Amino acid sequence: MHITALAGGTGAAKFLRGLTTAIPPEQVTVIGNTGDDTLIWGLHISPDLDTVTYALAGILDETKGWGVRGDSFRCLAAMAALGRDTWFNLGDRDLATHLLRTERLRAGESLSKVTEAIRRALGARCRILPATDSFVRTRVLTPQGWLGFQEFFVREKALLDVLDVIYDGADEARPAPGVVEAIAEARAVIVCPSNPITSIGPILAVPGIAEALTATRAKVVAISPIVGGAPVSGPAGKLMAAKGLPVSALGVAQLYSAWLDLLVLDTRDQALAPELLGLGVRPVVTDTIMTDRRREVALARAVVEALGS
Ligand code: FO1
Repeated sequence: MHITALAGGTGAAKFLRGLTTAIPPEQVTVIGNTGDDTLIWGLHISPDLDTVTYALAGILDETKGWGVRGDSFRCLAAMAALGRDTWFNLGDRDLATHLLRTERLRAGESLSKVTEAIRRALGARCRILPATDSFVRTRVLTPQGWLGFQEFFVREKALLDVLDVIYDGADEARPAPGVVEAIAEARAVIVCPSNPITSIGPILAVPGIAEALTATRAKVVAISPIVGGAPVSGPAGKLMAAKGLPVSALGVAQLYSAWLDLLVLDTRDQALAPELLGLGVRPVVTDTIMTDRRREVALARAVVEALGS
């Protein structure tokens, strides 16, 4: 069975590690978020694509949830000595990925082609497609004005109030080659437990992707990244509230309700199940907190099982 997964960074990486243990990785296509992409020191950084690629290649720094395990930061220290900004922590090995990506993009290759080259070279066995090769960037409106996502999240530590979120460039963007087909032809589509506004939102904002989710014959299942009224990690709560959504599994279901068949929610949220049915979404209640490998695989197996039923 072929499964297509919509993915952000850290939460998606854990789930996908479980999924590619539960089913062969060759049967999985990942559609990754590019709204977090940024330029640092002139280099093109694609944090979510890299987090997923590193996780599936077995080299992710699992403590931080991003970057390469055991990486050093000697270039970062040297840049600090030269007086450059170093609020975005680029590791030395991680830099190699960004150097290669930037070189090939500047030579005119698409982000899809470069992403494929990197995942092959690093040994990640499932297909990883950026949602788009076009420019789409998440911008966050704060009392200090509009910030790029990494400025808001890393430089300002997500401490500022959020007034609005937009996906700059999305209106003119096109899905990357293979994205619409991967949704149309999948046996099932899984929306990973990722931030609905800044990880999944930029994917859905690309014209044609939400339409493909509505049109596909595949069952579409999402895993709620909100448990017990708060995000498992990161600023999803603040961002959902800024978009007028309840910070709960119900808010996730509301956002996805046009095309969602099933929502996997944590056991502690099972009281929300009747309200999900009211939205036309079938609830699947299980333990969704992935604190170790065993739980990553258990969650993936529960999702695959729910898809089969
Ligand atoms: N996250 C941080 O909190 N601090 C960092 O300095 C940082 C550096 C970084 C470098 C490369 C990379 O691929 C990711 C990095 N991240 C960092 C994570 C990233 O900001 C977020 O995980 C995603 O954008 C949200 O999904």
